[in-house]
Amino acid sequence: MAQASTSGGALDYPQGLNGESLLDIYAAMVLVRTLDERVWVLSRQGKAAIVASAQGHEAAQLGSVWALKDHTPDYFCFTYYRNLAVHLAQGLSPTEIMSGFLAKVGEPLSSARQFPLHGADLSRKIINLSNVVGTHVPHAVGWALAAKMRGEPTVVATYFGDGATSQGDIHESMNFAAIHKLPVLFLVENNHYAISVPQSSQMAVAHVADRAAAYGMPGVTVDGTDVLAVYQATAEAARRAVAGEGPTLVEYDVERYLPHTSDDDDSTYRTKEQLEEGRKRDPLLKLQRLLTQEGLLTEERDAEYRALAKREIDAATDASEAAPYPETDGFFEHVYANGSGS
Ligand SMILES: Cc1ncc(C[n+]2csc(CCOP(=O)(O)OP(=O)(O)O)c2C)c(N)n1
Ligand SMILES: [Mg+2]
Repeated sequence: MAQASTSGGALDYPQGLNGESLLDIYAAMVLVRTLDERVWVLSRQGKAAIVASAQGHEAAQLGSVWALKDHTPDYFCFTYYRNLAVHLAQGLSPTEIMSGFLAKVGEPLSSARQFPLHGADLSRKIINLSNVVGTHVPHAVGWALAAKMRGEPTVVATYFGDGATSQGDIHESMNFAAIHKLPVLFLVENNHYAISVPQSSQMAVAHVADRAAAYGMPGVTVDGTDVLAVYQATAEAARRAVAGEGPTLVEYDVERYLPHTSDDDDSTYRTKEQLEEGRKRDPLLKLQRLLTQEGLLTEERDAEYRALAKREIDAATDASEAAPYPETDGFFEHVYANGSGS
């Protein structure tokens, strides 16, 4: 794949990426980690009913959004409950995200209904986020079909986990998208668990991407904790979609550092040693090391990013804690059509 070195360091950047954008990704990663840690604390304090953490998934989510921004004329994201970093990168503010978890006024997807952050925000191009595993993927394919029929240059990225690939919806979606050469990116965040069920009990293949051949599309597995590898693979999938070559399955091999959700106890099915091993791949530390080696990140600048993130998340916490709960008279909004009912 084309490489273009654009910094003073030794690194070969994937085409479209440079030192400055890598620093932007780092700043976003620091922010989302800070947000994620805070939301988890709020759940422990009983203020957030349920939280799914993205810790360990950040490079996959941010590297892919940056590639979509750089390599498509227009794109939509059909996301799932673990996509905190995608949502932030798509323009949801920390306060909006936190308001979702606290069920407060100010959450733009579903007016703060629970589960948190369900629904859609067309202005941010985030669609049909749901806790029902896999249901958003046929929707993503339908959106891509409509775009193709209308001649619109839209690319659709749909994110889901390894466990979701056991759902019939996913198989039907991939098959249909490949037959019709639809501009879809199937982006799998493989953290090797579906709640407590390990990958070996979910599938007999080594990689989710091995399945792509059966649908007639390329499938690739990359280190999802390495933002450069993520960016490069996603950019190539985006290029194919834009060129009318059809869908691609990109599998990001990631870590899930926290339990499945705040309601789960992962000590019942994985050991401390396993978790410690996974921590060696921490995407945030990896990117920090890379930027430092490249001479792009100093200790002072790093401290500034972290202080800025803390200030922003403190302000988001204050704002969403102070916000009211929604009025009950809006209960049926977005559920039934408004009007006389006749
Ligand atoms: C259709 C459906 N089946 C089962 C569940 C229960 N459930 C919620 S999350 C989950 C595991 C999904 O795992 P994976 O797709 O790997 O995503 P991860 O949470 O690991 O990122 C399951 C089985 C559900 N919400 N919807
Ligand atoms: Mg999983």
